[in-house]
Amino acid sequence: MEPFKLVITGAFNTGKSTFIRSLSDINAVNTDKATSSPDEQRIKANTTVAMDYGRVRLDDYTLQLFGTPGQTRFDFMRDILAKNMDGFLVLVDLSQPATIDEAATILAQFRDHGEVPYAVVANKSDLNTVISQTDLRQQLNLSPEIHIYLCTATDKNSVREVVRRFLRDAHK
Ligand SMILES: Nc1nc2c(ncn2[C@@H]2O[C@H](COP(=O)(O)OP(=O)(O)O)[C@@H](O)[C@H]2O)c(=O)[nH]1
Ligand SMILES: [Mg+2]
Repeated sequence: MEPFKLVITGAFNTGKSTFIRSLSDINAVNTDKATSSPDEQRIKANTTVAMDYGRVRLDDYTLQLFGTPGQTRFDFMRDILAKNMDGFLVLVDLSQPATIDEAATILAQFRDHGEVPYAVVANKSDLNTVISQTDLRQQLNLSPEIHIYLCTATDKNSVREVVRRFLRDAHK
C-alpha cells in the first residue's frame, strides 16, 4: 500500500514535534532553531522552523508524518506540506485557549486543500484544562462527524492509540 501522508499541525507549543517524535519508528527529522522573540523564549527555547518528519508502520499502514511550524510567520510552509496529504490532525492545548483560535485559522487553511479526513487532537490531556470538549467543538464550529481525541504526546502509547482511532474512523 502507498504510504499515508499525515500532516500534524496546530499552534506554537501544542506538542506537534513531540507527537511525531513519540510516534516515529525512525529518528524523527527535526528543524528546531532557537526561538527569536522574547514572548516565545519565555515559553520554550527552540521552535520548528521548516518541518518535522517521521515514519511509522502501524497495523496495515505505513505513515509518513509531516509536522508544520507553529508560528504564523511560517504559514507558507503549511501549504507546501499540505500538498497531496491523505489526512491531517490539528493539535490544541486545552490549558491554552489561544491555541484554539489559532486552530480555527489553520482548519480554514487546510480545508482549502481538498476533502481529506481530519480530526482535532486535544493534547496535554495530563494537564489541567480550562476549556471543555463541548466548548472546543463549538469554538471550532466542528460538525458532529469530526472527532476530537484526547492525547498526551509525551506518551508513545497515547499517540499510537490516537492515530489508530483516526485511521479507523477515517476509513469507516
Ligand atoms: N505535559 C505535557 N507536555 C507536553 C505534551 N506534549 C508536548 N509537551 C511539551 O510541550 C512543549 C512543546 O512541545 P513541542 O513538541 O515542541 O511543540 P510544537 O511547537 O507544537 O512542536 C515541550 O516542552 C513538550 O515537552 C503533553 O502531552 N503533556
Ligand atoms: Mg515543533
